[in-house]
Amino acid sequence: MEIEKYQIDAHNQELETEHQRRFDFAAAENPQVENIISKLIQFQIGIPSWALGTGGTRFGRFSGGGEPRSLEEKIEDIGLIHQLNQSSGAVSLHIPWDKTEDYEGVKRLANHHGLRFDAMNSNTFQDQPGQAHSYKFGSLQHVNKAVRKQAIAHNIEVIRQGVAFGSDALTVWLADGSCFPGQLNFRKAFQNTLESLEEIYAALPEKWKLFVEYKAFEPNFYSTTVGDWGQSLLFANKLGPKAYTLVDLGHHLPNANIEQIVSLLLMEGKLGGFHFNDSKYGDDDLTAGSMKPYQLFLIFNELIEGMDAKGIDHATGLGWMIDASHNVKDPLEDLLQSVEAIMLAYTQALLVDKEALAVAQQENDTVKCQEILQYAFRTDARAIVQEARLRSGGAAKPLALYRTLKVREKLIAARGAKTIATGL
Ligand code: LRH
Ligand code: MN
Ligand code: MN
Repeated sequence: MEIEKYQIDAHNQELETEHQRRFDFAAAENPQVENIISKLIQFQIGIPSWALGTGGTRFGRFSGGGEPRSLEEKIEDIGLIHQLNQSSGAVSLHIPWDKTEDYEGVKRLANHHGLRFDAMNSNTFQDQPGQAHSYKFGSLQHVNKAVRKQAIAHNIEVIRQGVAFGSDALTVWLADGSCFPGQLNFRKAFQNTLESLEEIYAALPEKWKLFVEYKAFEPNFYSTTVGDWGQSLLFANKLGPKAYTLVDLGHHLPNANIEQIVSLLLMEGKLGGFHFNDSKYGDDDLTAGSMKPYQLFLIFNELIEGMDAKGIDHATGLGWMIDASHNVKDPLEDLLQSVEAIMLAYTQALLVDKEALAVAQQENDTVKCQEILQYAFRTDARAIVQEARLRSGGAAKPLALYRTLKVREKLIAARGAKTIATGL
């Protein structure tokens, strides 16, 4: 299904007076609003193909119905939310969860919906049917060279498929590690992983990037071979200029200062990509901004500071992506909420008075520093984000229109109540 332009127009007209009043106020309060709006229009967030179905836990999975049954239907779903918010213009695929023989057809479909192909994701954390060797004890780190070779070949195959889609980056997340002390020789595991990554790196086409994603724990609970940003950065530095660290907000030990990590990675020119989500405990993969919106704002504040210092374009300099999935929400509603939270945090961070902050920092005026940051964080940025969305042809209130148009009901009618999307 697709949403018709007249439906978006009718919805927008109904809300026009209210929006105009709120936007006029925001514009009067924030003289830099036009500059911010042009940045918001450019800013696009990649949607992971695995977030379109209901995410399960290891205890159960409760499908909401109407889930996409194929890669084409996943793209159709992202097309729907992009139509509504005009900020979800990219898709990130996970191989082998996403399968096709018709690359050109899928590309045409994505193009029709205004979507490009973000980073490709390989999967060596599950065994696939018919696979010769098991990843039970790791993949790129494995003590047995034959297992490593199989995992390397898979990553190179993912690059090949990515080329066919027109992607330009590969994200490698490894579950590799150990569950009990003594199980693994840390140094050998690191060296095996490095050697394996070197082979994958050598297969990257000219303009491609390799993102090394780290994660502190799960599924291994004693050690993870790419367990933190230090280990990821070591790999990225040893591999070369096309290799970068990828930060997933849920992949840290509790209370980690993620905004500081981001700042230093940017300083080193090694921050490549981002997986947005939120968490209370571990890698909860909750809706971005649902738990710690201030942290999200502080991260954006450092991202903007670091990117501006290096002259990196906000929209194209890094790979921006959501990585969340749920048991209790409609996945499309959840994604609309995540994108909105990201756009709000980005806007609030753009509103920070950077010059005044630099002066206050220089004067060690801690109180003033906090006032400056929190003034921006407490600004109601909703009308600014809404204005940017309206100018791009999106809906004033994407979630409300999604519900009014009964999109989920229509997807269930078209696809059935018992469909299951491939993914987590
Ligand atoms: C690992 C992870 C990684 C995977 C995705 C499915 O927890 O964040 O990015 O590829 O989940
Ligand atoms: Mn991730
Ligand atoms: Mn994760």
